[in-house]
Amino acid sequence: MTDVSSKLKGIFPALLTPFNDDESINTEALTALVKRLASKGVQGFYVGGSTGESMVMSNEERKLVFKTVKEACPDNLALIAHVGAISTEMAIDMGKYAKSLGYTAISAVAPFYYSFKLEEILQYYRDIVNAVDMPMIIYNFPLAGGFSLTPAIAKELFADPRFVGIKHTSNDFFALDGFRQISDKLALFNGYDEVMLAGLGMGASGGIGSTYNVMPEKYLALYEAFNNGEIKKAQAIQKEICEIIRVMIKCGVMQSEKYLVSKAGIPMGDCRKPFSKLTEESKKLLDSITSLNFN
Ligand code: MN9
Repeated sequence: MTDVSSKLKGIFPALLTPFNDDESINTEALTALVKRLASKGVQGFYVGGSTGESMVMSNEERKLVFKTVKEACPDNLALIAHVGAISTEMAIDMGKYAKSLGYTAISAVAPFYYSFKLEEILQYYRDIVNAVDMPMIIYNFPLAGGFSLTPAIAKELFADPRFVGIKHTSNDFFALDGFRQISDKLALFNGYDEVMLAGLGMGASGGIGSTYNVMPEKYLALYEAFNNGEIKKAQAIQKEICEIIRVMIKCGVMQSEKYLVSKAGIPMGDCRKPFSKLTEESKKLLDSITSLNFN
């Protein structure tokens, strides 16, 4: 395990990608979003993941996002570039680019669509790490890739010290405990924001989440309360978060996030098709949430 693990903990927003009306990337708004969240005290960013709509973007666009975020982000924050793709070659290409920009680590979802065999998936991760030679955070998202990382498989990969962590977007908390058994130093990020407290309780050392774009203060406060042993306080914050996420899920999570961030004065635009637009009814529901801070 390299020293980099110590930088890879805490609250990492999974950055949204703002689009202009013509669906091109709004780099100005992206810069403003990074600066706003950095000023709130987050420890780093997860760039170009599911929340960033990377799977409906070209590789060139994904690189533009990496570059824009790197330029906007204060140097003391950690940056994780999500380079996952169905093709190993494409993931390597994006990884090399992130490395050239000075990113802290890379991350990748398992290759999907073709139901790859376990050996093929392990080889994909090893090929990326060998070619890019950077710390790797495995993006464990069984619902998206059909592949579930288990502690036994993780142990095999983590024999190589360049594998430094996991973004665990799954409600299997026993697995999280199993990952923690591998090493105290692993950067284990909780992936579903609505169960952040459960993830921390089972060994996560931080969280990567989409709703952090909207309410970073709540996650910073939850994380601090947990680390101070103030469990009742952490529970109360988690409950407040869940109330809000329930509304977002009803309306469309990323669409809701973009709408709510726009209320803070950063124009986020719509999500790319085939994501639908928010209905007027959904906007009203989102407008009725009173516990958000748009300053
Ligand atoms: O990055 C996000 N996961 C996905 C993590 O987008 C798949 C989460 O933040 C969820 O959007 C959130 C709402 O379910 O927990």
